[in-house]
Amino acid sequence: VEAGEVIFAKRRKIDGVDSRMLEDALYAFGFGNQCSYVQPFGAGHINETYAVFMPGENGEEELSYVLQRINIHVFKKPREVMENIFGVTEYLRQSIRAAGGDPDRETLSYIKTKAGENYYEDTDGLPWRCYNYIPDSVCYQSVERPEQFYQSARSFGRFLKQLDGYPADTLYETIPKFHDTEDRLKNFKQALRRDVKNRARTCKDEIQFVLDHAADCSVLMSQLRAGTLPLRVTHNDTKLNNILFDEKSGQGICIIDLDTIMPGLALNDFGDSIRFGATHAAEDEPDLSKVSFDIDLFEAYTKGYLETAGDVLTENEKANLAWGAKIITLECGMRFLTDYLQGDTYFKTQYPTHNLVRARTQFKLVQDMEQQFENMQAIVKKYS
Ligand code: ADP
Ligand code: GN1
Ligand code: MG
Repeated sequence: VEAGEVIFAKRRKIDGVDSRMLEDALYAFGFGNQCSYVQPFGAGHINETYAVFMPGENGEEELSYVLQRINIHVFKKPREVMENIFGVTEYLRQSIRAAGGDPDRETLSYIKTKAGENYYEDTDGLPWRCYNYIPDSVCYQSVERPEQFYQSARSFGRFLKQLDGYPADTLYETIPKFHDTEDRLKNFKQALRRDVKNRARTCKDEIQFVLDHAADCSVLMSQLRAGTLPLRVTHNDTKLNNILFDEKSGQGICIIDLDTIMPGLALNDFGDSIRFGATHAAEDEPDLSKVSFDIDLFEAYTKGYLETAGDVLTENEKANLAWGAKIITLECGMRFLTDYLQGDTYFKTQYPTHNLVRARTQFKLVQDMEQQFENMQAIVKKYS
């Protein structure tokens, strides 16, 4: 099904297992009877996301809920994912309320099933969850104006600060070793040795790129072990399309995709936003001449992030922000390449070399960052 296509509508014959499960899920959350139709939604690489339309007041259908089927290949313990999410969103609601904000707009409100559960398990055993759609919000796939990126930095910085007091030991590790870059390198090497799809011969340069950068994988991990970088409650997936903006004011309003909130490094959150947003090319742009790192966007983000999170971060965290950007970009490229070697079992792909194309854009960005590293560090210093 194409994004935007109506795949379930009342009074239409419904076929296919998915739409039946989807309909069951709608009933489980209590709006099966009234629902007008459902469409595939968004551009995430992991979960199945649907927009749920309900009859509105003026007779037009309104996008009212977001329904998602959690990817159990990625999240093996959905119960733990949902416990984390309910705990964190409840905590955020309180801090937002205390600060005079609107919790219904500034954090996601997950809905329990009619049976009072955090999620619904369909008859295939697959987990579905649901949250209220935030009206008048927009989600971007790439930065249109530097101001937007600056706003997203302020939101992610605020998010780190808001969760500063959250009891980290109550969080489940939803994906073990998620940003353990050394472990990611190990997995890459194993995938390369096994080469199950016989694809290694098609990506020799990319493989060499990873091997040449092996030492970088330890730069932050060794500081974490030494205790010079602290573990914090972090989001771990801070792409631009994991934040909603206010349609009218253009301000960042709400952070979404809370599946990977876990103890982690703030540098990875900072870095992952840079990786995805400080460029004008899509993550899967096949023409590498169009892919470059934009230092002005890096500056816009750094300014916003340090304005809101600067007083939480330690001096050593600030000193490593540029490393955070470079290493998470390397790690992400390595993950795409690993998935390519393993036969595309993790990220959603649209064509056989999709993961390879993605890996290439990441490595191009790493190269650009290496060339601009001193400038990046000077910018961090300027706003520290
Ligand atoms: P995934 O883990 O698959 O990335 P997300 O929770 O990020 O799952 O949802 C996937 C995508 O769906 C998001 O990147 C975004 O494009 C879109 N999306 C999800 N919720 C909303 C929302 N409330 N408003 C607009 N877009 C949304
Ligand atoms: C995935 O779920 P999504 O599309 O927001 C991935 C991230 C990667 C990203 C690359 C749980 O993010 O770690 O950085 O793709 N999420 C998971 O675009 O693995
Ligand atoms: Mg997402």
